[in-house]
Amino acid sequence: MTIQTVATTPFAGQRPGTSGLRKKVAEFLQPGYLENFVQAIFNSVGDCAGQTLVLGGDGRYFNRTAVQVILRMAAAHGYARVLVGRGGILSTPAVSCVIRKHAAAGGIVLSASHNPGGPDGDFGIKYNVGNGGPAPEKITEAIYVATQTIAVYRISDTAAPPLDQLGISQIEQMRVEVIDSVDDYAALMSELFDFAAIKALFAGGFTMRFDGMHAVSGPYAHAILEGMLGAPAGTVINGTPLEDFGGHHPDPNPVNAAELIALMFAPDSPDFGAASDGDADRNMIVGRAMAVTPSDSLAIIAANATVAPGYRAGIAGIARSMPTSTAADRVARALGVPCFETPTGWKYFGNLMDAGMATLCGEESYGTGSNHIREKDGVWAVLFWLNLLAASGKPVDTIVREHWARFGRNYYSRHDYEAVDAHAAEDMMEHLRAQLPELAGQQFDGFSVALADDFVYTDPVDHSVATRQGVRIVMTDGSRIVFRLSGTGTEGATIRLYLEKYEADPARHDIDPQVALAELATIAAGVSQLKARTGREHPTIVT
Ligand code: VG1
Ligand code: CO
Repeated sequence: MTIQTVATTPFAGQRPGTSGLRKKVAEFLQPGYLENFVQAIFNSVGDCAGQTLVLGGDGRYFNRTAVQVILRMAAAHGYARVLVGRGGILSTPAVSCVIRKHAAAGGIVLSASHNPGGPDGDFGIKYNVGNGGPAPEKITEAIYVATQTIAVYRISDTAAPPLDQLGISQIEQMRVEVIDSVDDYAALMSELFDFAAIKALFAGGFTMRFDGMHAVSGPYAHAILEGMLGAPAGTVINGTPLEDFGGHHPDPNPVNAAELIALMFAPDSPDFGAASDGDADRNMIVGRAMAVTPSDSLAIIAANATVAPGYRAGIAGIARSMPTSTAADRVARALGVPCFETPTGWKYFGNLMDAGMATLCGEESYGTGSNHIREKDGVWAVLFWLNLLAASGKPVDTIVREHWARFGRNYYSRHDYEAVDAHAAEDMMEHLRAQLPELAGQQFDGFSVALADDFVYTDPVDHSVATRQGVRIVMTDGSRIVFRLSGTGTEGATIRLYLEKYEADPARHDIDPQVALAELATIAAGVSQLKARTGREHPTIVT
């Protein structure tokens, strides 16, 4: 068997975004497209010889083919061992868990996460480093630079082994270990949470629906909820990963998980509902007739961290992405721990967790996690809530309302304008940036601007600086308007508008968030000239 050196030429635009390289499947299917990017990874991560690599994806269309190609390329680069999930399946949190547990040098995750799949959908690829987390910008930029000068890639001509059976085989010098997709991850979860208490909860008749959205969380939820925790069969719905996610958009929010929301708002709803995204790192938490916002979920988890055995000793700190509401900051203050504000994307949390500065991290985009791994973790968040429900004996809505009564409510909403003309979106951002110097001190309809900037983050650990991370307009009462462009879309630009308003008075905690935030939305529309500049009357999606 021989290692072939294949001549190739660069493809434009192979620059990783918020979370890896995401493109339409058709683009990935071009000969050499995947190979070039993988070669660029191997060129950028240093010496692969003798190392262990973890490999798996969310099961979307092209996952299996890509796994086979990457195995043959890894062998050509001298890896000693690749741990690959059975059937090529590993959730993003499971990859992170397996990298850490088996001291791998890194891992490759095949997923476009919450983006739709199937032949007409999206595909994605991401490199994770030895701490189990997404490669920092220094490495993703090096990968991009390598893609732009690439001339050859190297691949073994040995066929990849079948992926559906656990076991060990060989390509060139490299050992291929097909591992169970769930085992290591499930073992870690059982160390963090009070499985006996959650089991007793289900045994007592507690009812739940977990919507796997036909994506990769299904096998994990089946094994843990229905297997280890004794939840009745049927608790997990849409639990079989499909290459096209059943034609659905595997993004767990009240709009895309409409079926679950309808169930949870019906009179005979289960006690608890949850959903996860394409690669199982996101989560949505739903109680009876109440969807918990991700920002509130992070704050509530932080306030109650010690109910779970893995966090009994308390938390060192919290980190949230800049657009995420400041609800967690209030909890951090009460606990006397720091709260860090980072740019959007999980890669910015890694250093804080490695340095022991943050235990819990979260994003407004349905992402929550902790230092147990270095990715956000959907099933972890669901298990945390189950542990909390079991320990408190209270339903979700009581827990949320009591939290608001104690800390106040941060009304919050995100308005997404998808597939906007990219130039128009950039112009709108420039228009916003141009106004920043004059905005502070201005009055708008009862609000006064305290601070207006384009968010800059200096990492407190390695002092790296990330600029242009979102325009924020912060009012003197703490209300916020944030604008940024998405870094995960594959069509034109997506404008994200984030709105937040704080309300201390419990008598005013029952307002429809869109009503509570209407004045801020009007101010945002005026300052940005979004409608005139993009031609959009309304957001594509409101969450
Ligand atoms: C979005 C979210 C961000 C998240 C990222 C990856 O990025 O806003 O919070 O970290 O997706 O999540 P953007 O740049 O489109 O706003 V996932 O679950 O898609 O890997
Ligand atoms: Co995801």
